[in-house]
Amino acid sequence: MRTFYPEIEPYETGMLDVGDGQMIYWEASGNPEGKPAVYLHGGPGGASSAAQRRVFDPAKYRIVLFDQRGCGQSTPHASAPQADLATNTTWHLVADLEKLREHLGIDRWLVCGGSWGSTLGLAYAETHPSKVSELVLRGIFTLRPVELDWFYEGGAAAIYPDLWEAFLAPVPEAERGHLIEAYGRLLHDPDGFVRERAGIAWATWESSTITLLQEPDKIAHFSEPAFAVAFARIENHFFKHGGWFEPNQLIRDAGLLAHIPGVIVQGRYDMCTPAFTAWDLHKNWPEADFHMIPDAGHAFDQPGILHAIIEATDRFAD
Ligand code: STX
Repeated sequence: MRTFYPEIEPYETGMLDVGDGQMIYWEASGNPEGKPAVYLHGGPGGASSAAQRRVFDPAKYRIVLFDQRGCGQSTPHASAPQADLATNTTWHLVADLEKLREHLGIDRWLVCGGSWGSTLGLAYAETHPSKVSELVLRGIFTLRPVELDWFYEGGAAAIYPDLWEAFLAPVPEAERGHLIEAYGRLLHDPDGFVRERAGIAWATWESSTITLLQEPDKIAHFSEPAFAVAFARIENHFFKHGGWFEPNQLIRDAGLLAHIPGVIVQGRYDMCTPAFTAWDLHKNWPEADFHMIPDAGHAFDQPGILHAIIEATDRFAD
C-alpha cells in the first residue's frame, strides 16, 4: 500500500492579488524544477494543509497549494462579520487558477483534488483543457440538486439520524423545509453567537460524516469557530446558487476531458458525495481510470483512497 510521502515545508510562499480586493495565499514545495502539480482543497471554504503536499513525490513534483478566495490564509476572510461573497463563485475560482498558473510561469500542470476540489478541477479542466496535463480526482462532487439534497436536506439522515439532529438544532422548526436557505440566513445573522453556532453545527455535520469511522481530532479541528463560519458561509453560498452551473454541466461536458489522462477515486461508503456521481462521471469519461475503493468513506487520508491517489501521481510523475 502506498501512503503519504514525508512531511515537507514550502520553499516559497506568496499572496497573489487576483482582483476584487482578494489576496490568495499560495505555496510551492518539493522540487522547483519538477513537474508542476496543483492540489485543489475542498469545501468550498476549506483550506490547504500540509498533508496535501504529501500525495506527491517531492523529488519529482513542483507542488503548488493555495487557499481559495475567502478561506485559509487568503484575505479578506469569509468569517469576518460583514464579509461579502459576491465575487466568490466557481468561475472566479477558475479564473484565479489561471492567474496563479501564469504568475508561477507554468504552461500545464497536473490537477489533483477531492470533493469540492474535484468539482473545481472538472470546471477548470473543462474550461481550460489545454492547461491540464493530467487529472486526479477523488470523491466526485458536481453540485447537482440531487447531491445537495442528499447531504444537506435530509437524505444522509437515513444513515446518521443522531448527527442529523445536531445539524437541525440551530434551525427554527418552521424553517426546516429548506435547510440550505435557513442556514444561509443564520450564517449572516446580526448576532455573532447565532452565526457561530450555525457555522459550528454545519462544519460538525460535515466533519463527522466524511470518514468511515468518526475522528474526534478532525471534528475538533473543523469546528474551530473562524474556520467553521467561513467554511459554512462559503459552502452555503455556493450551494444556494448551485455552483453557478447549468443542469448537470460538469458531467454533461466530460467529453472535453477525453484526451486528458485521468484517474477517478471514489470511496464506496462515501456519505458526503455518494458514489453515484463518480459513476455518472465514469460513464461520460470512460477513458479515465476508475477506482471504487471498497472500504473507504469520503476523506482523502484513508488508506485505500490514499493508495489510489499516490499510485496515480507516481505513475504520472515520469
Ligand atoms: N463538501 C465536501 C468537501 O469538499 C460538499 C469537504 N467536506 N469536508 C471538507 O471538504 C473539509 C475536509 C475541508 C472539512
